[in-house]
Amino acid sequence: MVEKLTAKARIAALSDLAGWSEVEGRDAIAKTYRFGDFNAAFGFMSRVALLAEKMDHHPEWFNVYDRVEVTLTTHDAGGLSERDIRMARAMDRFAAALQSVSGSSGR
Ligand code: H2B
Repeated sequence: MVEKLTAKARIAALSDLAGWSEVEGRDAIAKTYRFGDFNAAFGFMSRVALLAEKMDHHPEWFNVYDRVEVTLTTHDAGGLSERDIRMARAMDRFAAALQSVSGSSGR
């Protein structure tokens, strides 16, 4: 069973993540990534998909061309857990690598 983050751990984890915000009305965090084109956006999603399977932890997301909107929460825990924070950090690393290749702003 995955445990929800304590209030203290949650504040510490969020202060460490850039561009992620809390979702209104649910215990989840969200971020919108912008890439140079669809190829880069889908490359990002492919990397995340492989990690998601490995971690058995899957994002909620929405893609239109170069934009990927991501929401992370742990359904089994009914809120934010350490798995979401690990996933968010990995996503930021994948995105940074792809955005530096494509020259996108990353917003
Ligand atoms: N992903 C997310 N985000 N939260 C979960 O609680 C979760 C998951 N649980 N992926 C996993 C799959 C669970 O349903 C399977 C059966 O292990």
